[in-house]
Parts: sequence; C-alpha cells; structure tokens
Amino acid sequence: MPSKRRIRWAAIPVIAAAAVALAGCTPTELHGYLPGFEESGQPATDQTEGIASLWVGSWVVLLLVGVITWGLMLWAMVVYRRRKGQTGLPVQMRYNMPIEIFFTAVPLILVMGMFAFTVREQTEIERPWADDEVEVEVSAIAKQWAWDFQYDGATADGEPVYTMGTQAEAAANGDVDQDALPTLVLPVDKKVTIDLQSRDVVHSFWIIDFLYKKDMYIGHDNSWSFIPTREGHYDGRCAELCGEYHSRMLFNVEVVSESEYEQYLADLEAQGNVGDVNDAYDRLQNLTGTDGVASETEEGH
Ligand SMILES: [Cu+2]
Repeated sequence: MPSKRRIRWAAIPVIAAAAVALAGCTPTELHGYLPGFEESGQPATDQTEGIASLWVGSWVVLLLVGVITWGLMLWAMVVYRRRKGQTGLPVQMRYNMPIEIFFTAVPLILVMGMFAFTVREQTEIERPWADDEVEVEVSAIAKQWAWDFQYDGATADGEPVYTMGTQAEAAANGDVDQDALPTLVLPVDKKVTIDLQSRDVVHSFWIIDFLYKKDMYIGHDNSWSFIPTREGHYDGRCAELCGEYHSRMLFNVEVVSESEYEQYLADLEAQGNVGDVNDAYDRLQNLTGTDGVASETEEGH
C-alpha cells in the first residue's frame, strides 16, 4: 500500500501538469467554448461568469458519469463476452437490490443537484433591480421583423427618446448591412433594466455574448436586469421563430462609456426622436376587434 507521503509526491506533478494545461487555455476554452469571453478576461456582463460555471460544471459532472458508464459497459462486454464453445443464453441474472437502489439513487441525486444549481443561477439572473437601484431603463420593443428601443427619462424633462428599426437588408456585397441594423446602446458598468415588449407575436430577445435570452409577449411584459461590464460591440437577434423574415430580425448592441451614452441620447433628442415609440409599424392595429387602439392598452405604453 503506498504511503501518504508517496501519494503526496505523486500529486505534485499531476497538479503541476493540470496547472500548466489550464494556464495554456484561452478564456474561451476555460468557459466551455461559450461565446463572449475574450483575452482581456473582462466578462461581458455581471452574469456571464455564473452562467459559464453552471455550463462547465454540468459538463464535468456529465462527462465523469459518461466515462464511468462507458468504462463499465466496455468492461462487461470484454469480461463476459461469448467464448469459444459456449452455446445458448448465459445465466440470466435479475433482482440485484443494491445495484438497483444505486442506479435509482445516484441519477436522482445528480438530477436534483443540477436542478438546484440551475435554479440558483436562474434566480440570480431573474432578480430585478429594486426601483431605486435602476440606473438605466430601456424598453426593447419587438415587432415583425425588427426592433425599437426606447430610453426612459433621457431628456432634461424626463421624456424618453427612441429609435425605430427596420429589418436587416443586404448590403452591396450580399452581406447583412450592419450599419442599417437597429442598435441598442448601453452604458458600461450601470445597473440596466430592459423591459421586453412585443407589438405582435412572440419574439425572443437574445444578445448572444450575454448568454441569456428571454421571450417577449403581448399582454405580459418581461424584463431583464443586469450590468454590462465590457465596452464593445455585440450581436443580437430574435430567438423565437416569429414569421417569414424572422432571420432578418437582427440588432446590434454597443456598450459604451457613460459620456458616449449621454451623447447618444442627446443626439436622439436633437433628431427629434422624443416621446414614446409610436404605433406606426403596429400590425395589430388593423385587426378586427382591436378598435384600432389595441397596442395602447395591451402594450401599456
Ligand atoms: Cu422575432
């Protein structure tokens, strides 16, 4: 039997090798190949580290279970293989109580554990800022097949400013014309709440590198509270099949410094984009039974 000291000595090269291997990993590899992790090490939001560790942790546990299970299967196949001269069925075994209890209890514990970690993470993500904590409140309003963004309390009088977007079009070279996409501008390191609304059908608000998406309904306003923590450009899109041009329902997100953000709002105000997003592109206003004012009452703005 190896002494404790020998085990300790053996552990040193193992730990050193693991450290060297991990040190050589890029942030993308360390976060389980999820998008949005850069060399700078600065996460995109205050939530992405937690989401990534839930993802990586789940994979580690699942792979461990997989390796043990595959190993046992291989072992059984080799050790209990049919040998020369054997005929008929092998001895049939059944009702091994300890093994059956083991096979029931272990997956149950694993599933409950994963559920608990998921609930913990989700509760953290879903927790809205308290009313007096919110520093930036933006409404993202989805419509077939683009986005409007309304920045509350932006002018000196407390009026909102807004942009109303159109769906993606092809540029001259055939790619998506990035400059023409609707753009959501957010200040870095501020407590942001995005109110998620829809004008028509169910859409889903997804900023890829922020590792979270959330549906937008009529008659039920969702919101999402977080802190963008890294300046930069991010791709956003609708993540719910919402009609013919769903694939064109793209948007850009620019996370900028506070002064750039203020300047952006001032520019929108100067362009006259002041007030609430209007119903100009509201498809539902034409439906029977909606009285032409459906969006007013249903969207609540
Ligand atoms: Cu959509």
